[in-house]
Amino acid sequence: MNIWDQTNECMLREELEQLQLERLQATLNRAYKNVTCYRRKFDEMGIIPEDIQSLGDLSRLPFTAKDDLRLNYPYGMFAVPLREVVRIHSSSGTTGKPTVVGYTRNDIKTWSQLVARLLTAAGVTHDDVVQITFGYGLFTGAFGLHYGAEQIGASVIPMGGGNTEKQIMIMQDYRTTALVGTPSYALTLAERMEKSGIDPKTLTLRVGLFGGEPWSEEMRREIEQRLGIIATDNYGLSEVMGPGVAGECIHRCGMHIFEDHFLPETIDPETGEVLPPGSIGELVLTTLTKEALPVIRYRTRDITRLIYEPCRCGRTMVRMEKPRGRSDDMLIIKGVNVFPSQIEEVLFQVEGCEPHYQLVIDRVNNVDTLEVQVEVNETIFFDEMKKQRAFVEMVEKKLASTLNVGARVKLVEPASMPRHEGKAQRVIDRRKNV
Ligand code: DLL
Repeated sequence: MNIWDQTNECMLREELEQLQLERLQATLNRAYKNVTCYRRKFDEMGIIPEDIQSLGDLSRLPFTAKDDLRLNYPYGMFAVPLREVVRIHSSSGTTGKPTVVGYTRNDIKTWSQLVARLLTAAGVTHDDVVQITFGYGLFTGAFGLHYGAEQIGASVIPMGGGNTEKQIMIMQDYRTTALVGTPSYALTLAERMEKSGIDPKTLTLRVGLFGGEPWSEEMRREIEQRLGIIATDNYGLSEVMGPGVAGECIHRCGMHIFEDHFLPETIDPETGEVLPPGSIGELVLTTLTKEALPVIRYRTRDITRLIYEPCRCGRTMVRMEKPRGRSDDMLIIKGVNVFPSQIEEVLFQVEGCEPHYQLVIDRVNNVDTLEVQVEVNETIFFDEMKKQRAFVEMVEKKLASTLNVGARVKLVEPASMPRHEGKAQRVIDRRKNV
């Protein structure tokens, strides 16, 4: 089986920890010296980089949050002068100011190498034709995957986002073998093909590399079945690098975190306490090699579990489970913590429900309400009220037993929900406007 960087991806843990410590110390020194925000935080806690003598000392360091980047907008967190920065990206910034991230020439090289690792882990080689459906622009997704795919020598089609008809035409004519994008867009493509009478199985497509948003195992099965491909997951975030932080190997049992470049921890999101290995908690990442924008103990807000058991692929790098949602996307409904992914799992198990849904949360007379609007296919009889009611009740019951809180289900006509070209927006929380 192919491993892009055997020496580093299969390193003995002892060696890896030594390398991590050396790189950590160098990162802390650079950050302390060059970034006012870090110097101030360290000084406030009475810590200097030399105090960190082991990986265990990491927990003594302050966290970094998205707000630190926002407060230092646009370039205040950069550890190098702008003339050494060769690329600038930014996160979507749906709330408040976007966060701006920069890369030196070396950072771009590292980034390409790490994405090459995840593409190779998913089985992509120089023989593949890779179609990138992420939007090219400030979002890190397209450029990140693009450079990595070129690095391994694949033929890259830089399609960009949207334009679904054309995506399908190109896929057929250019004989695309690997599809890169969000998992929700993969389903949009599948649906459009089915509508146009194109059997996806007649295409040359064989593998999909999806990421950028949460998706469930049920959604993976649906994509694999409808597109006739193997679907793999990869994870990353702009502040830490973009894609290329972690990726699944063909065993698809968690995403290998490239630990020689990122040091992972899981913490209790409430208290900030570091949790024992193997616990479910918020992922915190420290970059070990980034030059332009080193981040120390960055709170990702993603809830996951780290798996340290060896993987059959031979890589020694720890794996992270599919994030179960974000600690800040976590909905609290009548005091109960609910992750949208739990709802998705239930809906995907119900025959007749389509993978298109939206959650509307409101507060009526001081009581939280959750409405799950879900598209159904033609097999659900809208003209037979009794059958429809029974169906709704069945879904509501399933949801209630999984979520421990009641949800109202509203069925909507086939093809009436918005389709997504980039990341899916599935939650409408009206309580925020109250
Ligand atoms: O989404 C980077 C990326 C692009 C990763 C393409 C993979 C592929 P941001 O826009 O900063 O960066 O969003 C980062 O998206 O904190 C997670 O909440 C979520 N996310 C990213 N990948 C996954 C995934 C890019 N595979 C935020 N599973 C992260 C679940 C994911 N959530």
